[in-house]
Amino acid sequence: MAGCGSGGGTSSTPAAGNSDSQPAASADGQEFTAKIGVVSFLSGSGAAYGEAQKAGLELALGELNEANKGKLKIELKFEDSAGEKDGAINAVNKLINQDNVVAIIGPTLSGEMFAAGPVANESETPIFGISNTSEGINDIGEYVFRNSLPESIAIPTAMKAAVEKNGLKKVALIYASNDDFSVNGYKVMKATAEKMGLEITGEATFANGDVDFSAQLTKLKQGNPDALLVSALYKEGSMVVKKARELGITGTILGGNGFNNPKVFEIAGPAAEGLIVATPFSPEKQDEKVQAFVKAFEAKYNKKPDQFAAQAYDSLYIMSQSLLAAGKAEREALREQLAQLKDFTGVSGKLSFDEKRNPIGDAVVVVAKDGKFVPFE
Ligand code: 1QQ
Repeated sequence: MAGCGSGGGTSSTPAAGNSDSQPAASADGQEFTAKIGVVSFLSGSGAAYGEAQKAGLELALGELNEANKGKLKIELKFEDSAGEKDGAINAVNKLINQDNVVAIIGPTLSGEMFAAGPVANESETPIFGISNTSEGINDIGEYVFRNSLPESIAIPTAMKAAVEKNGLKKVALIYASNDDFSVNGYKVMKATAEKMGLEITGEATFANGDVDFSAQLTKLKQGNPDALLVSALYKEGSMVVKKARELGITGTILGGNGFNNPKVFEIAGPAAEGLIVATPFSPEKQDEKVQAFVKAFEAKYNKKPDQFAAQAYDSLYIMSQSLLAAGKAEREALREQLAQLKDFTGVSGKLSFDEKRNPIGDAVVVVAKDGKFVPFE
């Protein structure tokens, strides 16, 4: 934004320390190299999110380095945060102070971004969320960006479609109370239900890492809801869905962004059938750009991309575009270019950004059918 350049400074930031740590800018017209750090959930209970993000980024990296030959070479440095706040903080510190990256992509979870985003922000290093869907991410500071569609847009879209088509009147909510993303999703679900005049028949919580959800679901079943709204990451979320069906909860089940990964079908099995989710990306979308991406992804990895791969892929295109506009691999110059992003059309749709750099875009509502998500129509 205008005026933010003042005091943004060069190498005087305390965190950056030595001036050598800033990535070198190139002379005019010469190819320059930009080292970008990636912090992702690459091991542990949500490793499939990180795996998808890594795949999307590496596909984009190959394409971009080919297309940008003679102008820009991007290098990616991956760090595994294992979905932990401390892991994310350590990774961000390392990437900024040891690896001297020009920017960071990730971390995967909103909770990790709430913990590690301020570190990057204070070091005046752009940090770009590709799967942080909670409210308040951009409030961390002006170096914090994201292209991930907030749950405040996705969940109401899914709930409206589900209410209209499945005639819901009464809903029950269940969520992970120790995960920022899941808590935020629950709040959006509850506020949307209230706004739509739905009756809330019950609420229950669990913790990430739990494996037994019988007590909570048995209690929620007694309220006889038409739908169960689940805000969770894929592992616990899929086990909740499976258990709910086992216990005879037969109504609609609707989930948030955590369910946008094929692991759901592996864990929940046939119980996933009918699960409704909103996503900014569907590999089924009949769009030239989307289908070219799906084809390239399938050729490289022998499977279809999910929304985590798609948003990761898009983020590197945004980085590339902004770095080329900056003409150098320099943190402040890159931040200024990222802040000017008004519209971007990627494989996960058309995004515009509000004054707080929050993405605004459309969600597609999908439903689980025969082991995959298809448009809910
Ligand atoms: C967040 C999310 C998760 C589902 C990412 C894996 O949306 O943490 O914001």
